[in-house]
Parts: sequence; C-alpha cells; structure tokens
Amino acid sequence: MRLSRYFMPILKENPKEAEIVSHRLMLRAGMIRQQSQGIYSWLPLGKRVLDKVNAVIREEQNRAGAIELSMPTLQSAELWQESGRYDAYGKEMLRIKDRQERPMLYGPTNEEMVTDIFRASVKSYKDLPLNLYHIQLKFRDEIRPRFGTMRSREFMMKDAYSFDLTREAAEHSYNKMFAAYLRTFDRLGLRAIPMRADTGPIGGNLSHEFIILADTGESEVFCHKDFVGFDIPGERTDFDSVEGLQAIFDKWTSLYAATSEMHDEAAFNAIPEGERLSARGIEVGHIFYFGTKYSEPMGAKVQGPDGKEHFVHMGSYGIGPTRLVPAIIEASHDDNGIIWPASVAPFDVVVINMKAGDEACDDTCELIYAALTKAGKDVLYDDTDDRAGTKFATADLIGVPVQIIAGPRAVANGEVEVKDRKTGARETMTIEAAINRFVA
Ligand code: 5CA
Repeated sequence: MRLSRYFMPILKENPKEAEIVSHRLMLRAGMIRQQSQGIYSWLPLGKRVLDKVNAVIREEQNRAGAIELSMPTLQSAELWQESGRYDAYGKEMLRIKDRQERPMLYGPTNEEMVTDIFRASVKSYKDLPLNLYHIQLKFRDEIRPRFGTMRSREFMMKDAYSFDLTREAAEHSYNKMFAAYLRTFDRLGLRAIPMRADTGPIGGNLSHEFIILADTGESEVFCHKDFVGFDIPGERTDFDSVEGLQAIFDKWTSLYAATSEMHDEAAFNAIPEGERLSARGIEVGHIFYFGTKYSEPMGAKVQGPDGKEHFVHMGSYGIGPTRLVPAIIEASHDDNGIIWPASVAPFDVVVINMKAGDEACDDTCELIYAALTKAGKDVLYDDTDDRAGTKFATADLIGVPVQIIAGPRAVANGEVEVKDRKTGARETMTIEAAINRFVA
C-alpha cells in the first residue's frame, strides 16, 4: 500500500474526548471515527487490525472444533418471547418495529436464534457435540459507553454456542473453549487470566471471564500472582481428549482468581501476602455453561441412545474483537505510539522513503516494496513528500513492527536502515540483506 494513495487520517493533536491511552492512539492513528455515541466506523488502518484479530480468533475456534456460520443482526422479538428474555433484557436491548409493526430487535447476543437453528435440524444425539459460532455486530444500549470501542453500543462479538447431550459432555465443550481462549489471547500478545464470574442476563452457574490486567480496566480483580507465569496449551493440544482438557482447566482454576462481583475476601486473604495480585482488568472474553436454560423453553431436544428425548445442554462463549484492539494497545504502547504484536499488526513492515523524488531513494524503495509484496508481506510504503520527522512520527504512531528507512546517504552505499519499533534498535544493512530478512 502506497501511503500517498491510502486513507489514514492522522491527528496531530491529542483528541480531548479520549480519556485513556488506547482511545487516544486509535483516534490519532486514524483507526476509528465515532459516528454517534458509542457507534464507530473502523477506518482502513483499524479495519486491518480488526481483521487480523478476527483471523486469530477464527483459527483457534476452528482448531477447537467450532464451526462458523453467520446470523443476522436483526432478530424477531418472537424468539425472545419464547425464552422469556424479551421482557427480562430491559433497556439495553434496542427494540425496533418494521413496516408491518412487527416487533424486532438489534441482537445483543444470539442464544435464542442459534437454538432455533439447532432445533430445526438436529434431532439425534449422533449429531452431537456441535459448536456453532459467528463473528458479528451486536448492539447493547449501554448506559455509559466509553473509552472508544472498549465499551461501545455497537460492537463486534465472536459468539459460539455449544450443544451436548449431557452435562459431562457439555463440560468437555466448555473446556475446549477454555483452552482455545488461552491460546487465542496468547497469540494476540496478551496474558488473559480466567476468573470466576457473575453470569448476568445470560444465566447459568458455571462461568469464567477472561481478564487482562491493565490499570485502565473497568473491572476490579483479585488473583494469585502465579497465573502470570502459567504455560499456555500448545498447538498440538488434543481437543478431543477429555482428560487432557480437564487437566488444563483444573490447572488454570487451581488458584484463586475472581472479579469483584464474585470476590471472597477470606479466600483471597488466605493467599500469602506476597503472592496476591489485586489489580484492574479488562474483560476480553466470557464463557458460560447454562444447561437447559434455553433448550427447555424453546423445545431444543434430541433423541438419546436410550431412545428418549432429551433437552440439550448448552453453553455460550463470547470474545469482543472491537474491545480487544484497544486492550492490545493498552498492553503495548510507548510515548510515541502503538507497538503492535506481529500477529495483528496492520502492516508487517513500513518502507520509509526519506527523500521522495530522489531517483536513487525512489528506486531503492520501489525495489524493496515490490520484493516484500511479492513475498506475501503486507507493506506500507511511505512515498509521500512529508518531512523526515513527520514520517518517523507517523511510523512510530501506527506501530508497524519493522521500519525500513531509505535515506540518500545510505542508499548511495547500497544500504538502508532497519528499525525495530519495539526496541528502537537500528541496524544498517545492504538492501539485499533487508529484503532477505523478510523473504528468507
Ligand atoms: N452470549 C454471551 C457469550 S457468547 C455473551 O453475550 N457474553 S458477554 O455479555 O459477556 O459478552 C461477550 C464479550 O463481548 C465480552 O467479554 C466483551 O469482550 C464483549 N463485549 C460485551 N459488551 C461490550 C461492549 N459494550 N463493547 C465492547 N465489547 C463488549
């Protein structure tokens, strides 16, 4: 992508409305724009990051055996009347009428709709276990939308829904998502700690929130320090192994961890003082087991091996991609801007032409741009005629992990400078070596 032809509306000044660093940096880097309260457009740079976050989520959902589909944002009120949640959900639900005066709503979550899909076609235990997910916009008319896309009214959610014959089988499904979440957040460069959580309007009595520690987090959390060093389940994790996944779950729930709603002061105080961690956190995921709460009122049942009909045991599993993007920034930035982990960086590398219009600089940059693009890298080429200082500031602000800097003096020697955004380390090397670093 040539910066001269891209759309990346950088702000020079700090936006006044932004209270936390991630919101400030997302606005300054031209990633998002507020359209009305708590409703955002994702501008091209932001969209790239969001897509990469979703790609990681999708890979790990698929690895754990979940199957992707796509459900609509608008739902009929009838389904919600069946489950009894239409009245119970309250003011957070945006209610709409169509031209026939039929009550509709903008989905805040999809338990009812997915249960409807399930009951229409699954009739036998032989089709279980089943886990269906989508990545879709939701709407919740939050009282206090704030911090940009961290708590917005329209937001994106990856929501998965599992169906099993028995509670034991449903626990295995729960554990699959539990392990998939540990892997997902780790790949996004985050350390997320599963904590016992309140189930709120989703219901059920087994639930974990995945919390990343950050001073600007909205939740108050209490946990054992050792979580910070726990191993993440590897790529070869066998998601079909009941014992293997139970062992991961048991390990990750063996120590105290709870949000303020579930906090047990006495249990926390039983931890030796030096091992306690009391901090603020951002909830990036939330998983629930709620048994037959929806399958019973909505009549979602299958024939079991005993020939009888059984209401299916369900769970639901949410991750907030539009919250994860600012959460990653909260965890990874410095005074100059964002520092993206490679897995979600909008571009792999930015090529900075220090003297656009200079034949040698132009030729060198074009050569590098073409070679890296051909190698399948996402390359941003700053071919603008901005001052060098502006170019450096922009590159640092948008947080691309590697910068290749081509200035007249180095280029005259057949060289460029390669800068690591995170460490700030700069290295001069031949043009060929700079290319090979990515192509090899
Ligand atoms: N049906 C269940 C799981 S699929 C559910 O709705 N869970 S939830 O309410 O906990 O939301 C799941 C995730 O969505 C949260 O962990 C959070 O990451 C994200 N999320 C929820 N509300 C918002 C919001 N207002 N803005 C941004 N992200 C949100």
